[in-house]
Amino acid sequence: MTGVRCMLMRGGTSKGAYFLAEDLPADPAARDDLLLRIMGTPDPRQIDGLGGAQPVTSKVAIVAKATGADHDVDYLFLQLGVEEPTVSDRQTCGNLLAGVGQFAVERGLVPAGAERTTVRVRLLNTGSIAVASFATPGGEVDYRGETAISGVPGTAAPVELDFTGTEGSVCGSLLPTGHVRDEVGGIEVSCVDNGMPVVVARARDFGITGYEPAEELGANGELAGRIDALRVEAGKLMGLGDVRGSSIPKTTLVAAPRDGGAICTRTFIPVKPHPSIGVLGGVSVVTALLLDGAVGHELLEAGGGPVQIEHPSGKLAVAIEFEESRVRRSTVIRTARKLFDGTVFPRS
Ligand code: NQM
Repeated sequence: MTGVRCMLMRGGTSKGAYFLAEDLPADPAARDDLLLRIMGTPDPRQIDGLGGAQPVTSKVAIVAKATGADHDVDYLFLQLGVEEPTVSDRQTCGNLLAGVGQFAVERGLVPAGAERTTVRVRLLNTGSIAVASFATPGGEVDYRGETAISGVPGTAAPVELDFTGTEGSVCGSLLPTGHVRDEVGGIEVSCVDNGMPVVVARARDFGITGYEPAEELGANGELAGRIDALRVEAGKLMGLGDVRGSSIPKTTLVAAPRDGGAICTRTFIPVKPHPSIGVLGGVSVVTALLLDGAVGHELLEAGGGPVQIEHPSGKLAVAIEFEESRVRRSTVIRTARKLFDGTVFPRS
C-alpha cells in the first residue's frame, strides 16, 4: 500500500494534515480524492481517517517553496467536509497558517535563524502575504513556550502572524456590498472582508443573548436555518454568487462584552458554531466593528491596543493598524505544535 509523507500539526485552535505540494498529485481532482480518503471524509466521525469530526479538525495545508521573490513559501489551504465529500479552496485559514513557518523549516524549505526565524508566506487562497515569526534556538524549531491561547490546554511557543494586503482579498473590497451596513431579510448586518468574508449581525436580532455555549447553539436547528438563509442572501450582495454548500461567508453574532474583552462573539462556520473564532475571521470582525456605522460598533468597548474578542472558549486578541481609512496591517499571536511526522495510509 502506498503511503504519503504527512505531518499532523495543531495550528492555533485548529488541527490539520500538512503536506509538501510535491508529495501530493499535481492534478487537483486526484489530489482532492486522495485527501478525502486520508481524512476519512465523508463520515460524521471520520473514523477511518485523520479528521477529527469537526470543521476545525478537517483541514489540510499544502506548502511549497516560493514561486516569487517577495515571499518564501506558498501555502494552499483546503477545507474538507466532515459529512459531505467536499474539498474547498475558497477560504484560507489563519489558524493552520500558524504552523506553516515551522513546517517549512522542518522540511528544509526555509533555513532556520540562530534564535528566531521569519517566514513570508503567500496565502494562495487569497493572494495576500503573511509573515510568521517564531523561535528557532540553535537553528531548530522549538515548540515549547509559555504562551497560552484560549481553546488550547497548556502553553507553547508563540507564533506572531502579521497580515498585510488582506483587505478585500476574497471579495475585492473591504466592504463588498459597498455599504458599511445593509439589511438582509429584516436583519441589520455589516458584511466585511479583511481576509475572510464575514457577515456581522447582532445576537439579539436572532433571539439569542450571544453568551450561549457553542453546544447549545449547535443544537438549535432553527437558528442554523436562519443563519444559512442570511448568509446565502448576504453572499449574493458580497459578490460571492450562490454560496449554498460553500464555507464562506461566515456569520458572527455579536453582543456586549461581559468578560473583560471588547466584544462578545458567536461565530458559525458556516452554520455550525465555531468553538472559538477563526484568525482571519476575527481580524475581519474587529475591522468591521471599528468602522463608524457598522452593526455592533455601538457594542464595542475597545480602548487603545489590541482588541480582545470574547468567544465560546476564551478570548482572541487582534491588533489592526489603519492608515487613513485603509487597513495597513493586522497582527495576531498564536501557537502551533508538531503532533506527528510520518506516513499516512489513505483508505482505498
Ligand atoms: O478565519 C475556521 C479556524 C477557521 C479559519 C473557519 C481561520 C481563519 O478557526 O483564519 O483560522 O473559519 O472555518 O481555523
